[in-house]
Amino acid sequence: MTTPKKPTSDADTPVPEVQDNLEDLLAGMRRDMRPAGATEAPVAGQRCGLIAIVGKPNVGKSTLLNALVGQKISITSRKAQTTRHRITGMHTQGATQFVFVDTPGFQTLHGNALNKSLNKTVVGAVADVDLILFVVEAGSFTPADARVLALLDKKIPTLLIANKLDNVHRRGDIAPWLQTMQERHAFAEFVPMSAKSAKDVERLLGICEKFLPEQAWWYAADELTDRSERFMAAEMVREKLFRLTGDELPYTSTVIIDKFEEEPPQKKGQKRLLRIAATIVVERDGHKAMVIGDKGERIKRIGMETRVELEKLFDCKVFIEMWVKVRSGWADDEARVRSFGYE
Ligand SMILES: Nc1nc2c(ncn2[C@@H]2O[C@H](COP(=O)(O)OP(=O)(O)OP(=O)(O)O)[C@@H](O)[C@H]2O)c(=O)[nH]1
Ligand SMILES: [Mg+2]
Repeated sequence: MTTPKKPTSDADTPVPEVQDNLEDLLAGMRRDMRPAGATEAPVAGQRCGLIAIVGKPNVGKSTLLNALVGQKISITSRKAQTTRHRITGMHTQGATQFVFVDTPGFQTLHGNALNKSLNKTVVGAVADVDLILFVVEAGSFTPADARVLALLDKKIPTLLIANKLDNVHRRGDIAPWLQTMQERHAFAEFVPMSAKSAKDVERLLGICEKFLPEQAWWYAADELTDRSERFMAAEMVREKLFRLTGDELPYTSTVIIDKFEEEPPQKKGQKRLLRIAATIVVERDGHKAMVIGDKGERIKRIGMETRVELEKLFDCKVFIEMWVKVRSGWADDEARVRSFGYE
């Protein structure tokens, strides 16, 4: 790919005087920054490629993955550090198979064993992909964003995803901000959007498509993720845990699946049954009490919401038992971090 050129300010391509018309500004940038590999000619045969979604914690990477895949496969919450694993989600449309990889938010605050493992996952995921979606909150660029950007291989085409545009009330501020972003990295395109807008997500798919090489699909057209049902079950428990406990529960809690058994339908027309036992691991007795809640109310609700979500996701019946265990210091202990399924 050739290095995209910055828009010039010579007589042929004047810089618009009023920079608050976002669409005009983007059209101008796009004209000058089209990567050499991209083609507009129709091509026969299949396209398929790997697209990594990266950014600092909480910018909306997993929300975006789910929207691009069209199904919730990666858990989301308003807490930072929700995603802990590399999660692949596929979307096949027309002749193209998009293989998206969601990653944990890159950690810059604490250097414990868990965070080192999360960062290793991010670095591994951005090597050797066809396209990178670098996600930031529209209008903002902090040192934590800069640290993620510095990890990216300049040879891999990268889109700037300026997410949560719906939170920006002064749209006029976005155009000058995009121009400052253009100086930070040779982005292949700028995509101001909201992961919660179906129209924006559809438009992003169209932009991603042209960066994918012509090659045979890697997965069946109806496959949505490469993760197992057992993994998804643990993730859903963790999501409900994060969503139903306030900020007082630190991010260092995790979930282990102790039992995952499947029973076929008893009669024709019935659904299969999954029997799941899950343990929530926390760091302190105080946290355990918080997870259990008054008269066990909170843990009951975590179990109930997980069951509803899994029944929908897997189209089956689910029985789930939940336990809480205290393992202090697990997030600092490399061996234990590994034993809990982190890389
Ligand atoms: N308003 C608004 N909120 C969004 C948008 N995208 C995501 N969010 C919210 O931002 C929060 C974080 O979303 P996630 O998708 O979990 O963020 P993430 O980047 O995957 O976070 P980590 O996995 O912790 O790194 C959630 O509360 C989402 O609902 C958006 O386009 N607009
Ligand atoms: Mg996430």
